[in-house]
Amino acid sequence: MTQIRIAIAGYGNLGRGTEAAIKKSPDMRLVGVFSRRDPASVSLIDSTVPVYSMDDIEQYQNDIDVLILCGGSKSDLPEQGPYLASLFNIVDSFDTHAKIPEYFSALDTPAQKAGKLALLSVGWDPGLFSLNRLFGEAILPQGETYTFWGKGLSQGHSDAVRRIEGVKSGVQYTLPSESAMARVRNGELPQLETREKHTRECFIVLADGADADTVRNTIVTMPDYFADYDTTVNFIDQQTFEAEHSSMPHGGFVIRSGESGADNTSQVLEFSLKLGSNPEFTASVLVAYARAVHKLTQNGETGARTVFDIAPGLLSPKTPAQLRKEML
Ligand code: API
Repeated sequence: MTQIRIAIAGYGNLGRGTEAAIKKSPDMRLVGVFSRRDPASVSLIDSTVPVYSMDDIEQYQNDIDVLILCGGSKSDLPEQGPYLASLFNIVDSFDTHAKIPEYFSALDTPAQKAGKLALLSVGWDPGLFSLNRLFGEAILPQGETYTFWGKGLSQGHSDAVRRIEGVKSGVQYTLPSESAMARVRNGELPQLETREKHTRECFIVLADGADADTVRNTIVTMPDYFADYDTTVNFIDQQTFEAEHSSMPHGGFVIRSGESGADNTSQVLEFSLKLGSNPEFTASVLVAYARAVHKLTQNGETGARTVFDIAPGLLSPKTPAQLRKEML
């Protein structure tokens, strides 16, 4: 079997999770990791895999089938994505929901020009949750869809707070409103504002000399991430941070509450995730979709795609015949 040659761009929590997920996929091989840090300072799970400088990535075009982008959505991906889409077939987890249409176009043009495929916004939300929102709405056109996250650590929001000047370490937890969830499960079909479904809680270690009020204000007013929510910001010391905030659990629910038939029979579709590690799970989704990208590029497909465009059978290492026999 020829293994799919995968590389990783960016080696934080998501990059590390991706390395681990590739190891569990016998049809793939990790050919290298690209980092903006000094390659000598990046330590992988498997020390035999080479680490290269991101500056040299152009030289490796013939060695990589699919490049998995593991940078953050706030500043890394908008900058790296369009450039890397002009050189490689890529998969990323861009998760600023409001900016996805714009980012799609930013990848589509260079990817089409270069004859490459770019799959964006893969993970669990956006990603698996998006698919379940689509299923619910398409199958039960009369009804409401609700998404609840947490309690858990959002990588996107944590990355966004860490980029604020004066923040040394930081995490963000998303908390669902238990009463809102109970009303939805009860079939009440409530109209809920963003603020009524979740609250957000940050734990921040300030850098020396940073001003707490300035940092708090920058967080709670940040558009796309915090402005539409009630956010609590707690300041703690580095030791407490390391002791209490180093695991990264997450999860959530997509619920479609709808009606069918002449008598409007109630039907509830619910998809849920309970994740011990948010980045490791997101990485596992990225890796399965990298397999799909590889298959599609073999058929000559180019341009930008989202999870809505990818047939589920392509995620599996099994052949269509095997899938029909074993899994239908
Ligand atoms: C939240 C969710 C998390 C989605 C998962 C992923 C992440 O507010 O907790 O950033 O961890 N939007 N996109």
